[in-house]
Amino acid sequence: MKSDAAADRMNVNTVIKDGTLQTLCRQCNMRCGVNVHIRDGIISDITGFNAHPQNRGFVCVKVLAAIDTFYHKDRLLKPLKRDPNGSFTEIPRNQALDEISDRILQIREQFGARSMGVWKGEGVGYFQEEDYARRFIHAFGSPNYFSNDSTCYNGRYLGFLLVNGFWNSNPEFEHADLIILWGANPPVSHPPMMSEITESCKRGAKLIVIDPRLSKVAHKADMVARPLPGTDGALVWGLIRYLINTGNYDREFIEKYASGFGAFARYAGKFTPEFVEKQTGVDRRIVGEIAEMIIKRQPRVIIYPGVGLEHHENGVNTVRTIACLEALCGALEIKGGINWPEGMGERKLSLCDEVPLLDKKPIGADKFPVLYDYRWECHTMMAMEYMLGNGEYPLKGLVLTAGNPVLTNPNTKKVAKALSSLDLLVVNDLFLTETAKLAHYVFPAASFFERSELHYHPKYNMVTLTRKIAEIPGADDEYSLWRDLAHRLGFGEHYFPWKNEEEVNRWILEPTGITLEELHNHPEGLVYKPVRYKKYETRPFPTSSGKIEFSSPYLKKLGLHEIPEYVPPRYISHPKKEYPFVLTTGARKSLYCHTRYHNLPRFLKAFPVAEIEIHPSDAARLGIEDKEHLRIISEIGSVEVKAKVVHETDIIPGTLEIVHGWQDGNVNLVTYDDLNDPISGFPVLKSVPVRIQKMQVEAG
Ligand SMILES: Nc1nc2c(c(=O)[nH]1)N[C@H]1C(S)=C(S)[C@@H](COP(=O)(O)OP(=O)(O)OC[C@H]3O[C@@H](n4cnc5c(=O)[nH]c(N)nc54)[C@H](O)[C@@H]3O)O[C@H]1N2
Ligand SMILES: Nc1nc2c(c(=O)[nH]1)N[C@H]1C(S)=C(S)[C@@H](COP(=O)(O)OP(=O)(O)OC[C@H]3O[C@@H](n4cnc5c(=O)[nH]c(N)nc54)[C@H](O)[C@@H]3O)O[C@H]1N2
Ligand code: SF4
Ligand SMILES: [Mo]
Repeated sequence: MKSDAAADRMNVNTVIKDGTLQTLCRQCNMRCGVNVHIRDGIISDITGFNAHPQNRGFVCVKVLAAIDTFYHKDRLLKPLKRDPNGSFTEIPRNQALDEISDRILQIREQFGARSMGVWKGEGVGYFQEEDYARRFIHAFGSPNYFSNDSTCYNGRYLGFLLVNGFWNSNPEFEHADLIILWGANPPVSHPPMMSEITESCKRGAKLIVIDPRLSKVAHKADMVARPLPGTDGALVWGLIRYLINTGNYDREFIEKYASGFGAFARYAGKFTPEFVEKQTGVDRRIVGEIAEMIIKRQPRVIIYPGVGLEHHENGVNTVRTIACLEALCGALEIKGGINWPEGMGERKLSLCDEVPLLDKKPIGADKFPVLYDYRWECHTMMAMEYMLGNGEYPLKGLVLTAGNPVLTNPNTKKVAKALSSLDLLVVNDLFLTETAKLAHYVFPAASFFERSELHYHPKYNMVTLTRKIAEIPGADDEYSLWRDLAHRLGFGEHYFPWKNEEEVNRWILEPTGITLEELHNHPEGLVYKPVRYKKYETRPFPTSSGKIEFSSPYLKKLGLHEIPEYVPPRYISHPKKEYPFVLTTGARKSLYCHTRYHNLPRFLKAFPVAEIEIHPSDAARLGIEDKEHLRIISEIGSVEVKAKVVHETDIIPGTLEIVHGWQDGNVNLVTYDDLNDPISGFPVLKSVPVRIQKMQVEAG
């Protein structure tokens, strides 16, 4: 795909002047293999790299954004310091680093090390760039590592981890007989994954989609169920009851490898077809048909949970029930099921085991202990309270890279107030974002074209090296930032001794026997171990009991539900007349990635403003026209957006949807930060009770 970005503004040094280099696209976590074409020292085009198994030559429209972003006229190229009057001036990098280090040391002296934190956003994904940030803050003596994963992925990961000890987010769709996409929309969010699913369907696999919106993928499905937002747990339990009552589950597997099944099966009895239909709004016949499809096609059943399930107060338990259903099908660690990925024995950058710092009271660990216990993550919404002086100790300083929480964390007004109250906020980004505007110092970040890092593809037990394609003087890679701060703070020699990324990569790889040179010569990746199935036959499941846990003694000890009980969402159990609609948020759009790419003219032309999807019957009842401006009001705040009256099968009546990431039309002005899943601490982003105001007159 060719880009039309202006390439002449910057002093770009591409590593070759003409030719093609292979690397991974890092615009999202699919990490597709790509060819980067360079002409006369300019990155001119990106195409799919056929030999990479992840995408087999496919690329999505977002690769265009990679080039447009790289050469963008607003890209930061110099460090900035905010003046007392709020404007920014350029500052030499070393001076900025010296001043920041002084401020950090002052904070440590006055309040203790734990009053400093770091924050990693989705702009660098996870793995190596995340581990630098984690390493930095633990080496400094604070446990306070925050990330976008307080609202992403961890809810699902914990759901599976608590049942069977692992989750592989890239299951073997190609060998499955039944695929259930549950609260996920891969044609938009993970296009290469969708092409795999489509091929599997061509081979004969069946596809079921469970989503309150008729998303793009639902058009391809053999069956669709549209539950009320946040009621999915009841639907899973309904399927579980059906399988247990008809005796259609892998009894031998469960008897041998699971614990807690008796109490679990008794609890399932509650989910009669009448109860499930009443809770979810899904016709009981559809529930029965889905159950029959599962029975006919087990064990090769893959249930893929998306972010649609996480953003609820009951999210982790919904995912736990899905993990239990997979186990009942006997779908664990088999070809065409979900498989436990194996590591390659590399060195770890993260210091969580070496310097756990539990005694320092990580932020959020008292309220959401599971998140810290299993993920070593602090909770971003609790972080705001600590910044505002409402915590056990103050959070005074933050170094934030690759995130834009002013737009992406719930309750925007609180986020902005909290970040503004810090003694020190440092932001590392490609652009002067809404979050960066609140910072005392802003660093110009390097994009993924300017970094080299190791990647693991758990589905294939494979490792790949991304290679540096170019350098832009002024923009430094993530490692350099953490290294240079660490050296100024006195722990660089011990914890960040490597000169550059290449030395880090060698250190990580050393015990594996795989060399950087080999990886360089194999841009399609190297398989470090053949994929194996049924590993549980020779070693226990990686849970505390070594078995699949239908009931969790660990959660019981914490005073949480031992069985993944279903608790209805609040808008159903405690409805409020003033908020008659339920708002889901964040259903991905092909062109944007959260807050990213809204500054790219060609994308903006195609999709210029934030919209609210509304059912035609609701629109007609309230006299709302397509494209009309509306104000959406929740208990937290309000947001103005344009109406998009969708087709009657596209969304269920009474439900609305707005995607997040827009500066004008920022839906996180209305989302809750303090209604949380008790296990993950995730906020309620997908069942927010709201009312609609036609800009002048209230409608309801
Ligand atoms: N209401 C609502 N809110 C949500 C969600 C939702 O569904 N609904 N979804 C949540 C989810 S799942 C997620 S993951 C979060 C995402 O939340 P964030 O991580 O805050 O979102 P991004 O827009 O991905 O932020 C990426 C930032 O990194 C910068 N960036 C891009 N590339 C690089 C790089 O190479 N280096 C550096 N240093 N910076 C870079 C970009 O310019 C951008 O400012 O949003 C969450 N927020
Ligand atoms: N183009 C693009 N791609 C992306 C991203 C992006 O911002 N843009 N973000 C990336 C990131 S960080 C993430 S986490 C992934 C997310 O990837 P996915 O998990 O596939 O997320 P979505 O594409 O938003 O699909 C979620 C679906 O859940 C539905 N849903 C909402 N509430 C409920 C509910 O209560 N129950 C059920 N059953 N369904 C519900 C929504 O209608 C939506 O269709 O996408 C990644 N890929
Ligand atoms: S799906 Fe698109 S954005 Fe994501 S890695 Fe692949 S090409 Fe890049
Ligand atoms: Mo995410």
